[in-house]
Amino acid sequence: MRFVVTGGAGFIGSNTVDELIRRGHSVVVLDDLSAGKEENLAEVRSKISFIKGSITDLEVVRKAMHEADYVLHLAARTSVPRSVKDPIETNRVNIDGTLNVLVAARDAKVKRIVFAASSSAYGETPTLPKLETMQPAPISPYGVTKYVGELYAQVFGRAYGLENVSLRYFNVFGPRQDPNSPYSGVLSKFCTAFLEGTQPAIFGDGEQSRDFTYIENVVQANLLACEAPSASGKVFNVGTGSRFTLNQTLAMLQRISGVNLEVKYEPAREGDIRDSQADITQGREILAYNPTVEFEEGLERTFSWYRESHAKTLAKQKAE
Ligand code: UD2
Repeated sequence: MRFVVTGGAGFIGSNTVDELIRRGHSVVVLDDLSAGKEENLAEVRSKISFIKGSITDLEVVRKAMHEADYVLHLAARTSVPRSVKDPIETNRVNIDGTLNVLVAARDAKVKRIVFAASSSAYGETPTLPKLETMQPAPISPYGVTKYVGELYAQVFGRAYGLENVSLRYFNVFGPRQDPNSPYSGVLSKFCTAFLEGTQPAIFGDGEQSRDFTYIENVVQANLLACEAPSASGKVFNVGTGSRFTLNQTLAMLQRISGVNLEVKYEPAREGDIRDSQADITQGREILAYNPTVEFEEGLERTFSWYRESHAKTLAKQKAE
């Protein structure tokens, strides 16, 4: 089968591409390298087609979609605080870009599109865990754009018969998540702080909680969502069903790294959600999604990966 992966050079995208190649599929990656990196595709580079381009450019999206069977639409401008700072840019990429991907997928008559939605759609709905039947109530521009993407995908199902599945990812973490931007996922920043001996910053009191989901579980959900019967038109939570506070994750990292770091507490972020935890019953039933890597094991694997890549960087610097 031929898969198009938008954002395929990014963290979630490149891990998904690796698995598609392992399974013998043909893969086209469309990525503008604004957040993704070609080095994330190093191991599969000779086996894929790579198109450098943005989802905001309809013509390039159409080109990528040529003869595609499935589309995994993962390209996005991520980050809640970035969207608070620049809602127009987040809207341009996440909504206008998604509309281009849907139009091109419809015209290329693909079998199905899987859209990377987000747990941020739930916003401050007080009930935990979050169920897909709850009324979305996003509290950041980013959350709005991800929710609109779901609505558009569903409307393309109704209006044009385009099969679609939206996956609400819950705080994905793991190897290749870039720690170097102010908008990076918190665990990538924490792991790096422990390796570099810098002070991790907690925004708020650290008692906010997240259903941190290891990348391998998300890759599994992505592939199941492409082919699961009776999934089209639906939205699924992709999490683990548990949650941990930031203070707990820091305590775990102290144990895993054997390093004790003092933490700085800073003001809470604008648009930040307090607690997040997925109910994954619907995904288990319809997609046969079954997260196999629990949080602590995922954190251990992730920390080892950052430790190795940190050691490689140091060795390279020494050699230069
Ligand atoms: C949101 C979505 C997530 C995904 C992501 C993409 C929710 C619940 N989750 O993640 O599913 O779509 O956006 O960007 O909406 N923090 C610190 N110190 C740091 C960095 C972050 O304390 O150095 C805090 C931050 O204030 C937040 C938590 O850590 O309370 C998680 O932040 P994040 O940026 O990793 O992810 P989040 O929850 O905004």
